[in-house]
Amino acid sequence: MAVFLINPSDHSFGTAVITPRWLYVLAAATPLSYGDPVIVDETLEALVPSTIQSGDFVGIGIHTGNALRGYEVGRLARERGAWVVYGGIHATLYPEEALERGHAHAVVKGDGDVIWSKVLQACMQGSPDKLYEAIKRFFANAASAAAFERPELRATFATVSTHWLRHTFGLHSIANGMALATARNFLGHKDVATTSVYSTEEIAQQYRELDVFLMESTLQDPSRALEVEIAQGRPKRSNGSHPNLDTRNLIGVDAQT
Ligand code: B12
Repeated sequence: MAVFLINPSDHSFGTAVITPRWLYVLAAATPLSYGDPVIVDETLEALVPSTIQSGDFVGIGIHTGNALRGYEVGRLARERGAWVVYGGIHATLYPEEALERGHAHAVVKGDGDVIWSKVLQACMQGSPDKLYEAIKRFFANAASAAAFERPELRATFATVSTHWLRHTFGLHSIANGMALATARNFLGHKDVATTSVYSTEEIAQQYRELDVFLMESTLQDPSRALEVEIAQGRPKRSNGSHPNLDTRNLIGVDAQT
């Protein structure tokens, strides 16, 4: 029962051209109980199919350029009775293709190292899932670690989703000057009005940060209250007290929109 990690290539040059790093990352993530993985980089030397035995585990990493050879390797391995698992950018983008054309038992989307031992174990038990979403698992793990650190935000972290990456992209790209129309194209929105939510939210966030900053400045140094009011552009009350610091009233933009 051996673990094979295979970088497929139609051409074997006999010298390392671009040996990919995932081979070694996954090798390091392979539990010791499975022994040292057999690394096959077909840009160096073609796979010898007869080295694969029934019950072995064959991990194949594909990008678009070597996917077809990868599927061929998967077919060969499956015919020999091995468990066939795909990963890599192409399998992440098109997992169903690896299942249909690559004869996969399972496909890993995203970072394989965080889930590899579980996939091997499931194959060993004879019941792997078809799809392992490593990115979602990674997010879920990070969220529970964050909730442990910040119990007051537990409810928020419970709603964590990889969809947040889209929001982050939308907020940051627009905040850094990307045109709304360009961001719309990247995000695949039909209407730029949908994309504009991100620009509004970014402004709102900046206001919230400004509020906190101004509040802290006043608390730390009351003599700066006047400075704060000038920055906010609103007058002191007639009794000399300071109004609540709420920039939403000042800047004329509703932070909730
Ligand atoms: C570094 C890099 C290069 C380096 C590679 C150096 C090397 N020795 O490997 C160089 C500059 C040479 C390069 C060249 C090319 N690259 Co490049 N490259 C990258 C980059 C930035 C990082 C890849 C990497 O090493 N990541 C670190 C490793 C550890 O992670 P990983 O490969 O993602 O593997 C993880 C998961 O995918 C998964 N996984 C991977 N395989 C497997 C297998 C199994 C069984 C499992 C379970 C999991 C699994 O687990 C791994 C660990 O977590 C990516 C973009 C990116 N940010 O991912 C583009 C990227 C991979 N490259 C890309 C392209 C197009 C190319 C070129 C074709 C460019 C060109 N026109 O020449 C060439 C192809 C080279 C070749 N023959 O393979 C595209 C691929 C797109 C696609 N659909 O296939 C990417 C995604 C960039 C992009 N967004 O367009 N590249």
